[in-house]
Amino acid sequence: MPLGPHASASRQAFYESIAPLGLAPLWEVLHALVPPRPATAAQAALWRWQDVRPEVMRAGEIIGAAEAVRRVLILENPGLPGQSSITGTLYAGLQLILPGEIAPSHRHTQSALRLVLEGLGAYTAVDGERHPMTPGDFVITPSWTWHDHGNPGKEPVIWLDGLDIPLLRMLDLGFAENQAHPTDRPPEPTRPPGDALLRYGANMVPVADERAPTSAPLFVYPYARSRAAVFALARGTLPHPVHGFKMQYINPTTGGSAMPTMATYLQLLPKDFASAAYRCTDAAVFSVIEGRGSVEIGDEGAKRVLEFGEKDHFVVPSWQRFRLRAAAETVLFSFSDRPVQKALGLWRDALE
Ligand code: GTQ
Repeated sequence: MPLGPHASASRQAFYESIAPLGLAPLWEVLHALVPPRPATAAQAALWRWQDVRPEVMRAGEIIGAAEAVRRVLILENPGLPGQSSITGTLYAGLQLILPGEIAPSHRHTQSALRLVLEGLGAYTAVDGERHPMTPGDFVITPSWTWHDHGNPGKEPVIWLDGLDIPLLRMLDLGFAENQAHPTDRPPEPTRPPGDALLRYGANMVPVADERAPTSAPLFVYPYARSRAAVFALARGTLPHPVHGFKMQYINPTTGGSAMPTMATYLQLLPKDFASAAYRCTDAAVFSVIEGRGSVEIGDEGAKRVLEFGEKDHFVVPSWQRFRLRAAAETVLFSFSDRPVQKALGLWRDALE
């Protein structure tokens, strides 16, 4: 075991003698186990669209969607190599589906979100309904719902996947099932397109339906609607000094986050907006839908400035001070594990 702060030769010999008994000295690791503030291994990082898009397209040349099951390039945090994680608890990736392809049906305990980045003509089917995907649309696949993706259109379609994979791995409760008889044909839809949005997207819920589902029964949040909402919020009001004009996508049956493990947000920053410095315990992944600007992340002495443009992705690690600046009118999508932290009474933030 590596030398800790209290190690000496005789103590080291003691540690080695107790190791076979499954025993270890707390006092050598206590400072790391209960740190004075979050000591995340995750780093601030940026993935530029101009760098990653060609690689995503190359992935489309080397493997088919059916063989890959999900043809995705993972956005892996440079501080968490080999862990398929963008933060300690979250996974992110860029998924490509080419015209004519299907990504077969499966379900898993991990919740997933999609944010469509590019291309028209693909769908995600959730719970028997095919949701057409338009750039900017936010689509969810709640835990344990069957889902497949297809592209009957003419263009490659790329979207951001966000999942709670590392969180569920930590809890040791990853379960998955593949479609019992995978075929070249995706399962037939059992509900018409637009059904969930019509049922649950009108500020109404069926009276006879007693469920308050833990994930939104609404599976798609079309960009045209969400964009109009943040622009309406901005009309005639001053931006919040930290958030600009920021709204959360909610589960209309509970008023809480769209999924229990991940909160998702859409944020408008007016041109030349510069946010106040802020930190919070939930690390966040950002996807730049429109505009450009920069984010300064980290404390004095360890600051990094990342310049972002459309379809770039960046991550702000837990409890790192950050400021957003918009060089043009900017719309950001973001997600984090905040609902988990809040449910446990652990979430903190600070203006500093
Ligand atoms: O679309 O179901 O990026 O299961 C990673 C795991 C996407 C998906 C990912 C998944 C999916």
